[in-house]
Amino acid sequence: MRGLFIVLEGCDRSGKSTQCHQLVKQLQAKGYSAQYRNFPNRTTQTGKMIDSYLRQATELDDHAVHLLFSANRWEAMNSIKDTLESGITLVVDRYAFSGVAFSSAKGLDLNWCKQPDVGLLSPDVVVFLDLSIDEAEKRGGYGEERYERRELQTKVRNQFMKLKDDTWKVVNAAQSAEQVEKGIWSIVEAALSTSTNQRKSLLYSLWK
Ligand code: NYM
Ligand code: MG
Repeated sequence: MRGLFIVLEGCDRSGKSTQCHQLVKQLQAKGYSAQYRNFPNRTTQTGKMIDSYLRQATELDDHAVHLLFSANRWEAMNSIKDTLESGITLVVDRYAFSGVAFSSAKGLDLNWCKQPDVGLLSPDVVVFLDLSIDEAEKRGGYGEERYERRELQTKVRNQFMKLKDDTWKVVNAAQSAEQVEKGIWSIVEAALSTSTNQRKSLLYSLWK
């Protein structure tokens, strides 16, 4: 049986990366093969351009960088598909939802932003770690990267809400790390069990 395609989304400082790593560990402890992936993947050619842009070392047109983020996902699709088909569950730290939320928060048209990601592999479940901007700021403030500003993060959160569909599960990320972990696990457990026989076939159908 193929692995489950799990995506964690949320604003900066919502605890996604920590929770993704915890989830991989927990899956492995229960006997599932699981791996972590993240977007942007800063190690590829497109990823290096994105990284330089995020570190504010280079400037790029908003549309151009949006397309780079999308290309950074497309170039990973074969590997993601093969990995899932080999039975490995993937826990993916950000996906196209971040792509659209961030670019549209900067002022690009939301529908335009979705187009380059239309037809990516559809995740089985999207867990949105929801944290108010006040709570996010309390966590030691934002970092040095582009986008890590209160005004933009507020807009990003609003844009995320517009993308929420029936594959999304929201977890209150203001809880303790252990509580968040439990909340995520109950969602993942349900997805793992209901899909034993009827796990839908992998489809390149995002936003189609
Ligand atoms: N980001 C991430 C985008 O603007 N578009 C995308 O498609 C993706 C995947 O990159 N502030 C933004 C969100 C983050 C930044 O991500 C870097 P991370 O997870 O902090 O490395
Ligand atoms: Mg970050």
